[in-house]
Amino acid sequence: MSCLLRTARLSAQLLFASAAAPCRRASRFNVPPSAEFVARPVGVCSMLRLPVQTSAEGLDAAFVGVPLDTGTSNRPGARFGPQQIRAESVMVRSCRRIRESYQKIVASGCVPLTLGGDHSITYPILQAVAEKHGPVGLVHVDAHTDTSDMALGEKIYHGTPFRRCVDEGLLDCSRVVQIGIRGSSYAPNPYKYCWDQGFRVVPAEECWMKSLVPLMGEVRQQMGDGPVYISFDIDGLDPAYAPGTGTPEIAGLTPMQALEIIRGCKGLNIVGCDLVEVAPIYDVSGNTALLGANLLFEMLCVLPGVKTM
Ligand SMILES: [Mn+2]
Repeated sequence: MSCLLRTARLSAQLLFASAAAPCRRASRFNVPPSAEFVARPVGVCSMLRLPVQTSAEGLDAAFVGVPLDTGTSNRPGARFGPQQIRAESVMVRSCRRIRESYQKIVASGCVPLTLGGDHSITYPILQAVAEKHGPVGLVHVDAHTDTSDMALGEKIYHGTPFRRCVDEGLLDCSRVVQIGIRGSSYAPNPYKYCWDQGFRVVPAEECWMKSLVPLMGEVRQQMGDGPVYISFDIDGLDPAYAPGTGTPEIAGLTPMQALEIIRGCKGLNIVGCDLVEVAPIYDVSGNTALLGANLLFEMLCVLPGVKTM
């Protein structure tokens, strides 16, 4: 049972404090933690991020999930409704929280392997990573360059992270490669900005029906000994393999090519990795997340100092 809204009750207040961490000020009501201090997807996935209760005692009202669908006459599946509704009842918006968390992670010498999340998260992550390592080289796999300046008046969304990174000097621009790029663009020459920065752009067409082993030999030369970050947008792969994503583009990379890219990073000074844009609701098979899990494992295997059999 997940619940909310109650009059003052000490035990629930304590439960709240331990489950969801700091709130701006104590309240005598059950309230979600302030999004100013606690990112929305953090902690137990309760309705509206309210404290979970095991008893209705002292509550004025309660959200209650009933995950049962054995009464359906045709398609079952409503048993997953409560879980999904709770998950959708949060909303994320904080670069600062991400940056501060990653500052702590990289300060200890830990290499973060991030499970996104949309691609906008790479910007605050790279703020923290570049603060420690200096401007980084980037192996960026994606259907899109993600170098737009703005959309709908927003400077920070999943189409702008690498423009923001350039703005702040977080990238060593001569050591950036973008692989698998295709699809629609807002500009007549979609690669102009990237080329002007000195990025290497490898469109999907240049990858079709080929091994990417030779390309990765060139990429290793380009990256040299400096710090490298791998940012892998799952939509770089063809939607036949990875349909579970928000902005699919046809004629993308294969899983075999993805392995060639990641395995081709072995020997580089990798200081961080992410795998972003997996949206499970668009893939009933779960294969997109399966692919994502495997690609993250492959990234782990190519980190400096990791020995594989
Ligand atoms: Mn992207």
